[in-house]
Amino acid sequence: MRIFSGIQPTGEIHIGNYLGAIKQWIEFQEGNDCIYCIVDLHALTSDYDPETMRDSIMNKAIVYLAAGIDPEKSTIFVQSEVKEHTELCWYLNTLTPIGELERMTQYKEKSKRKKKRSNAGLLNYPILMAADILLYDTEVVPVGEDQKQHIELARDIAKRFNKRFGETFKVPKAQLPKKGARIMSLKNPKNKMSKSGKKGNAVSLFDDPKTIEEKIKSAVTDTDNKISYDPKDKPGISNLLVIYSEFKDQTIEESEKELKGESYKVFKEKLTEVLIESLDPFRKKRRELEKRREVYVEEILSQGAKKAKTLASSNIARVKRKMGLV
Ligand code: AQP
Repeated sequence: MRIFSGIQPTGEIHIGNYLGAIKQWIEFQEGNDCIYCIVDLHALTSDYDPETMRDSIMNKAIVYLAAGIDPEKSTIFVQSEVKEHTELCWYLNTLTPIGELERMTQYKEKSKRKKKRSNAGLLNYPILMAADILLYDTEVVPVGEDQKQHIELARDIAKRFNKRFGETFKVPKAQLPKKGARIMSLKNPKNKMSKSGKKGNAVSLFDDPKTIEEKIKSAVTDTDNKISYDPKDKPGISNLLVIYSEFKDQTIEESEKELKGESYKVFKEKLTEVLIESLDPFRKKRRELEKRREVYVEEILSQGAKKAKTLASSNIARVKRKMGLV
């Protein structure tokens, strides 16, 4: 199967990004044709610093590799290095009603936060995402729950294009993880864990042990000191249980059984231990890769862009023919 997914270069990758997206990416590497993109063009829709952008892109490539993406098995590249993404985005713009974009939850939330600084790129964000996916004849897109609506839109756009111009695009499917599809904020478990959220809302994939300990210690729970999974009435503890179960590779029921009768204090200590142990290899691998940044990582991105470009340009040629441009 052809798999495609991406993450923005800006912001620190957190365990929500890992459990929602990257962990699935690693699993898909066995026996599938995987393309993983650093979506820098999407990042331009938020406030960013041009001075540090290129550095963030390189850092994200290192994150992919440190987290377990194998360049021998998967294609890793930077979105802006393959111009066909923006070209296809334009074609798809002409097929997408504005109302469909205005209904997107992420657009509504982000434009409300930005108020007057909202921009057209933020509105068109899901069309660029559809272009990313459709450009590679993608069958499966592993993402967290927050991106499900955008994949639905990409499906609708693909079907609309095929209906208007004849069979062209594969209609992709979203693949959500069973448990970690929506990891919640440690500070306010009613909101999702997010890169741009309140300080301490997220555990970064590369946090040192002391930082992990502090963040888990101050994670919001409740007052009844009973460890059970009940996202509606006990959102804080339920979120911690999901994280614990995912990193221990066991079911939530198994975690509940294991932790029965324990206090929240003990549970948090155990969770801290599991996180420190699980994230330690990522930190080590990242440190190693930092030293090979200039040659090794640059080369992986350059090879990845070449491969992606070959696929993208042949698909764009087909799209242009179908649309009557050539
Ligand atoms: N809390 C989450 N739980 C599970 N999955 C999540 N993802 C994001 N947050 C969670 C998934 O991670 C991938 C990365 O997407 P992105 O780089 O586009 O980042 P994002 O969605 O913008 O991530 P954030 O942290 O939520 O950033 P801000 O604060 O900028 O909105 C996607 O597959 C996403 O589903």
